[in-house]
Amino acid sequence: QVQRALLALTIPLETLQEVKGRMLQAMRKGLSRQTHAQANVRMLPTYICSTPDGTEKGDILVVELCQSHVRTLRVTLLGDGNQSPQVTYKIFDMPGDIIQGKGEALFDFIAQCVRQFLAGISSPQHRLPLGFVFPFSCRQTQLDKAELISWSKGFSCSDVEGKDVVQLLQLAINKQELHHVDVVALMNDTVGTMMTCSMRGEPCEVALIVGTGTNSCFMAEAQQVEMAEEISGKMCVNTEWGCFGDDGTLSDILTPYDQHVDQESSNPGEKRCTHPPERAGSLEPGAGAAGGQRGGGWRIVPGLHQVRRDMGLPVSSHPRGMPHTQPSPSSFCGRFGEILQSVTGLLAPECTATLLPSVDGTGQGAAVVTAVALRLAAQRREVDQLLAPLRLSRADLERVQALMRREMELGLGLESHASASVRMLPTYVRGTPDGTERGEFLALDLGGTNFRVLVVRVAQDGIRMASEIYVIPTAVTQGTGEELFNHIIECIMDFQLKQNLMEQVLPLGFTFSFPCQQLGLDKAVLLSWTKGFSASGCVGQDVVQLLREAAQRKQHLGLKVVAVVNDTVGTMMSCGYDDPKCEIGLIVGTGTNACYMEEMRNVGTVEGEQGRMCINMEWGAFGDNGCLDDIFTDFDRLVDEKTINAGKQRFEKLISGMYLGEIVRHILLALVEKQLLFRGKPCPKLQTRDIFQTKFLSTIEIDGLALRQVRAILQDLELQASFEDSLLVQKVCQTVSLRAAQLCAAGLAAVVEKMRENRGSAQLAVTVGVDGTLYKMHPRFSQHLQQMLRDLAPNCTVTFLQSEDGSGKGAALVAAVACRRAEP
Ligand code: 0WK
Ligand code: BGC
Repeated sequence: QVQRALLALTIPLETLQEVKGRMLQAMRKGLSRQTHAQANVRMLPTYICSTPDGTEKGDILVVELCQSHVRTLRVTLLGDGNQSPQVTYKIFDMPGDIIQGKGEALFDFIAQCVRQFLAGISSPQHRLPLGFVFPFSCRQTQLDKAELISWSKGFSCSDVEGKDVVQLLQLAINKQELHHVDVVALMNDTVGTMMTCSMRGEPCEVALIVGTGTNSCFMAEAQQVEMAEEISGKMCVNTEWGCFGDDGTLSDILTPYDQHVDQESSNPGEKRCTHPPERAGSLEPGAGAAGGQRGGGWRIVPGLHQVRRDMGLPVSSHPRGMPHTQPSPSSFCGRFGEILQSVTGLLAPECTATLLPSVDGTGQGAAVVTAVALRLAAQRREVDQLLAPLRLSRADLERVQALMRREMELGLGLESHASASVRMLPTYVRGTPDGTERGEFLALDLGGTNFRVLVVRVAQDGIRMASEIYVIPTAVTQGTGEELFNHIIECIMDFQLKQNLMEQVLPLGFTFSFPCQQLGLDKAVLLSWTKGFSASGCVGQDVVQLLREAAQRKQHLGLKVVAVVNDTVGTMMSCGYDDPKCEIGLIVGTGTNACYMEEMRNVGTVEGEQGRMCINMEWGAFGDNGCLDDIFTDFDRLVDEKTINAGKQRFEKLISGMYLGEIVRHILLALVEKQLLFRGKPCPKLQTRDIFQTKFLSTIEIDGLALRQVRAILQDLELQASFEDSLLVQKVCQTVSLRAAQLCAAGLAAVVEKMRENRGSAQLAVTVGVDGTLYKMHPRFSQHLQQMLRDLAPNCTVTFLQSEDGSGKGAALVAAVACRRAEP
């Protein structure tokens, strides 16, 4: 008979497997933004995104609200890896009826315990941060803001559910004139347990409590916790699994005995998963749910003491008399723990759960959570201070827009052109393609990441191209002009050979992406090198002539240069072939620049009033006259000083791919120096110029990129990064790239607003042909740019058209126009 009566309580392994599956499903439901509201297992974000790193230091006050008492602790952390925290504590029994009384009375009682505790210990009057262990389900929106969802375990105080418990406690504490005590963190008891066990070496990432109630928490990948805005790193999730089964999911295993207990409980039908009080204990399965992390443990919870007290048995640190549960941590969790350990092993064979008893309740853990919160808050303040100069306000950007406009006017003015920082160079391109272009052309594309030679066939049915990328070694880009142009000719000859074009003399369009004074469509004098180029004997020379001379030196007679254009112009033409509204070209790559169709009447440096001409702005040099010095930060100055054109291309050095990685590297070095990153450990590799490439920014800022991938990038740089370090590096990258995108938007807003005014129209619709690795590859650059442009130029509808074939095609189209015009 006994066997039969107990049979219902025996759950076969396959049913437990099923329950595990149902729990996983319930957990996913709780994590998902769509289904969170209906979920029983609520999976509540705790806003605890990091585990202790051992540097936590200071006096922390902790208050634990337990079943029948309040425990107050002062924990002094010594920053010694939390090896020897000094703990003083006091237990205050709670008056029996207070847990069913007014909420205010409960919090006043807690605050009085704090006052008595502080009065009993010599505590200096300096600010005392307090961590509050509140073992009930709360909707937390930050570490110090938590709304009670529902009471359980016999608690039912009025006027608390739906209220911010941190505020209720702070108010009660203020009433006790304890104005130096700040409640800075609230956490569930599972979290406190997890942190307490984390103090013993390896961070522990899962915690379980089986006491008066039962619950668990674990460190989840932040991007899984859809209810929290955090997208990267980890966040501790309080499962509140006590409600598992409240939707009937466990109806097939609940026995009549369970139904009885439930009916007699203070919340029938709820918390079906919670164990009755006589089985008290906390357990931490080891390599828990997610990814085999280490950790696990038991905690002798007051509940058991309660049971013994209720049973009139003596209460001692080691309760005796329970026939078979001699409660030393290992033995108490003997039977229960053994079952838990073995069954968990059976149900999750791919995980290794190590049970780690929590020997000091949640107190120390709560102190560490509070200390971690303080450390992160202090760090955040210091980091924000360091990054503040890189954060541009709306007013800053409007001022940059206005300055750009002023410099554009100066650049267009005949008198002021020579001294303008934005040189507004006429290109002699008077119109965008009209689709009648025809023919076969060679094209060169020099000045970006890659040097390309192309053959472009423009026909009725469209454009076909073949191209080859050639490397130009730094020794050549920084050698003599002869070597550079010889190298270009060798590449052309190699290409013509491969494309079987040696017998043909094709018109050539030359995209030369450096500031040139254009004297005609096929005549351009180099004004200065940029982007790390410095080949001698070129500045002040006609680059088409230099190319022709190199062809002669190489006896390459088949060269017929008919047009030289800037890559911005080539990009505008290339996109203009598909979209006639494309009247702006933008490059955000190694360098940055823009061109646009200006009214001839405004181009003071070229004769003629009719029609339009494309102006190569060379906006990279914006600010070279000092007009941007107030937004230049020390990091920008450090980067500029190390370039071969220091003091030049100031705007470019705030925006383009050649420099963003360097800006980030200098910021990281400053953070290391301030002990805010990599624990202040020197990072020799990070001292190396250009070691932190701009492409890293594009990778690190990918949405939802797991932080371990950020860590992998940093590992390749021999930087051992913690989660916080990875988060911080990500934040620095985001700050630098956002500034670049917004500055670019301010420049472009000046351009489109000028075009709108030129045309005397209230609204302007225009397309920007855009190219460049940074714009194309960075996950957020284009979005940030377009957002800020909409804000700064609301009367302009700007469409961005990414150039698929690069500006070589554009150069060929300019060549086609040139040839058509040259025809008799
Ligand atoms: C591709 C264009 C080329 C331009 C380059 C800029 O074909 O003319 O110079 O984009 O981008 P980057 O290669 O510098 O990232
Ligand atoms: C050059 C421009 C070029 C831009 C984008 C700048 O450094 O001065 O001519 O358009 O880079 O490649």
